[in-house]
Amino acid sequence: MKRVSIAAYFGIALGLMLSLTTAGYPQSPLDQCKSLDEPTPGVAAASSRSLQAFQEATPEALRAFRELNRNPPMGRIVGGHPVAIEKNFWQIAMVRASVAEPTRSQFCGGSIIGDTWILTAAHCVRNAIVREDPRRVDVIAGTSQYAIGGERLKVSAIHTHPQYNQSTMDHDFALLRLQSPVTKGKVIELAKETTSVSEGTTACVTGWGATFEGGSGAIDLLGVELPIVSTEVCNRPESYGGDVTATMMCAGRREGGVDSCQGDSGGPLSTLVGGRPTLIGVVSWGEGCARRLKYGIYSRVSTVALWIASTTTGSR
Ligand code: 4AZ
Repeated sequence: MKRVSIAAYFGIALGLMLSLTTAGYPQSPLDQCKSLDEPTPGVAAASSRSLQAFQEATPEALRAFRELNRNPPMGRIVGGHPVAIEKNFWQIAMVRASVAEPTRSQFCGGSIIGDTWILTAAHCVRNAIVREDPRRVDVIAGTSQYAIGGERLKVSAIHTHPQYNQSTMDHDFALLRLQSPVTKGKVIELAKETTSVSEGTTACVTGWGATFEGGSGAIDLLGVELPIVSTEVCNRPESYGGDVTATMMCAGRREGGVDSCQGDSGGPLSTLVGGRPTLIGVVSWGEGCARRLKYGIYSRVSTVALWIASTTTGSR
């Protein structure tokens, strides 16, 4: 009797540790979402041989385990950490054209999808800042601190998705045509019409947006890994109760704590498709930031593959 219960106890404890390890921290984070923070030797050692360390349950491993699963420090939430621009070379910042160098006033993100094309959110251009006037917005590329360095590009045309609906947020997409090609950046591959991303897939969202709900923006480019959540789960009464449409997708954790936030809008949600970084979502909306059950909502790129192709072809 006693031996059985000890064995069961051990099994439960081991199972719990293993599930916490996989649920709490991905074993192999997306390259673009890797933290630039210096990991402590204990953490680095534990993450490279976590299973072995936990089975052996040395004091060092247990300490590292606690550190891996600690609450994210304030100031760099919403659950995020600094990421390298070199690993996110498609990321751009949208800044107010009315604010001249050396000052840059960032209000949205975006992704380089062609040497003269940026994909962002419709709500980033149909607003009081831009009013869909290309002269009112500039694009910053090639820098992890949007305020410094990189290059500042002018916009020649704005194409808001013709079916964008400001009240439902359906089709929250816009394309920016640049006056000159991006030289400090690279194109990210787009999800195809046929690309499907299954529930639980790890994706990466990046931006200079607020680091907590109601907070101010970040100086350094931040990123965070999020699991994709099915529309069925996201539309449950306790989440969005049916407001998530076919042109949207959800990502985040049930318990909250990790999310995109104000100022990240228009920016990339990416994952690996066939081993290549692929743009699957555009930061769109959500109820607050990082709240429990209130997943972040992203415009679903695969649904507008044809609109993007037809709008951008014939002009790179
Ligand atoms: C915003 O206000 C916003 N949590 C962007 C993303 C999310 C919420 C709000 C998603 O631009």
